[in-house]
Amino acid sequence: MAYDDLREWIKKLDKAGELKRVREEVDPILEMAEIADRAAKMGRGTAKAGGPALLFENVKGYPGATVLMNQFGSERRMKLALDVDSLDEIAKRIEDLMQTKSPTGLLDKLKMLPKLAEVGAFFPKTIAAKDAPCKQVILRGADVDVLKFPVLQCWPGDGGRFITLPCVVTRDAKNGKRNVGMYRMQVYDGQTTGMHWQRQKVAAEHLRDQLRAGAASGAERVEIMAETAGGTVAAAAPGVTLTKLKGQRMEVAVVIGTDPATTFSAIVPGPPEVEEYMIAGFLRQRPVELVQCETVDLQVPAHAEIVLEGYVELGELRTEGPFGDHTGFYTMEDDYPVFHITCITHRKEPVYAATIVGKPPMEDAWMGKAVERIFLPLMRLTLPEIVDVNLPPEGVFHNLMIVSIRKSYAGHARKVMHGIWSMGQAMSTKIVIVVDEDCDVQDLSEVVLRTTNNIDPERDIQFTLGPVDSLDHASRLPNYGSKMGIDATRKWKAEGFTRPWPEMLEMDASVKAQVDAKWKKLGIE
Ligand SMILES: Cc1cc2nc3c(=O)[nH]c(=O)nc-3n(C[C@H](O)[C@H](O)[C@H](O)COP(=O)(O)O)c2cc1C
Ligand SMILES: [Mn+2]
Repeated sequence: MAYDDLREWIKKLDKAGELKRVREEVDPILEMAEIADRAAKMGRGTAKAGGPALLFENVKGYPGATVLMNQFGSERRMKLALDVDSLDEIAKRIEDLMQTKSPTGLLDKLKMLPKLAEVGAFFPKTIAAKDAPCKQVILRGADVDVLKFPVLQCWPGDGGRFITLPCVVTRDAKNGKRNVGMYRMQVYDGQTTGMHWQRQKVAAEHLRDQLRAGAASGAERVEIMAETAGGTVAAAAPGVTLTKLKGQRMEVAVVIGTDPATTFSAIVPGPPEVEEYMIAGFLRQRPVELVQCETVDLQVPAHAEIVLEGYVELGELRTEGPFGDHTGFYTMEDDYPVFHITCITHRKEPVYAATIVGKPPMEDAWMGKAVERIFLPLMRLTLPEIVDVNLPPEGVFHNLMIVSIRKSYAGHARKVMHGIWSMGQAMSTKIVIVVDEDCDVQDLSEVVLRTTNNIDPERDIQFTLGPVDSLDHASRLPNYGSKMGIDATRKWKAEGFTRPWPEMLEMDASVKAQVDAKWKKLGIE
């Protein structure tokens, strides 16, 4: 059954032996990050990889505060968070939903009823403010101070303290749909933070929409978009008159500490048309309960620990970073929008939820694996030939994707690469490796063996140009650069390959059975 809130999730972690309470005094500046890093890397490479979730109960400078870290930091916990025995179960549920056919008779209709009930759980419910625990304490005006929470500094070279597990809520002005995305926030002072939504993310598009709407003509719109591509929405660039936009605001709410499925939904790279609140409802199989914000027209999970309400001003940017990132490198300073906090609401004695990113494997490796599994059926909607996909944590999700395909025609591997480069956030995948269906992409040794054996590099590598991840420090320009696809499938005559292609080694089944029968007697093991 779904968890009501972060507290119920913590209880579950405790009961399952997945939580360590840290009673020793620990500093949120660097020290907590170092402890969480060591916990994340415990048991590395083994079936028990990923240490325990950590509840810091004695936070230096913050008497009475508690901080939860590494809540998603193992395969076991990721499954517990989403209440499944295997992450493929969720993929199966998505597949079942997509295979729903129009009912033809009464029996068919009856069979659909449980499915319809399931769909009913996707839609969020709104509850009254008086019933919303996140409103137990309401702070406005001079009482607004985000530094009353133990915000971490993660790495020594970081530009400051960062809120690392925020669920950022914005609204699409065109259709009213809400988006929830996880974008880190650098704390500048008690009332202002950075808002690190990267250019290709949904909230950045929400803001650009308002900029576009403010342009006087189509030509000015084109110019604003071109001139502002460097910053997320950049302030007035030379020759562009954005002054009339000054003072215009986009409302934003930030939620910290929810039930695990809701927090996880903020990192799911779903289509912009699908609200994360629906995704969370689907994952929890129970509606998310929302409540209206105090000072902005947005709704947030009612059982959240902490809610920050405020706005981003059109045309205002500020330097954000550096930040020790999940690439294992610092992302350098860049201009991003500024979040002004107008109101804070929180539960009594709120639990502050945080994560740290750094050299993989970290907590986000497990979240990424869950995304990989859940997205497979959705990738197959566009590319049905895909058999399996692997995003190894060291490939930091945007650097490397390995896919196996059922190859059916000449050039098929290249078609799949281009398909991936056009699919949502996969647009920024730097390297795509395509192998045949009989290669297990989860087995990296097998992938390296096949890829290096099967390619004639000059012939089988496809280069192209396009948008790249904002965290790519090697691309020729920020956010724009080249990508590479490696066709590691067996080559066909139809592709101009006329030499014979050898079989891979495999012992006869009968000989294997013979040796199996003798193996113990041989005394080798
Ligand atoms: C711990 C963590 C931190 C993240 N930080 C950022 C960030 O600072 N900026 C960003 O654009 N995406 C960040 N992401 C990735 C986004 O959350 C992810 O791309 C998500 O799908 C964006 O939602 P959207 O598609 O609604 O924009 C982070 C993910 C995780 C797990
Ligand atoms: Mn989204």
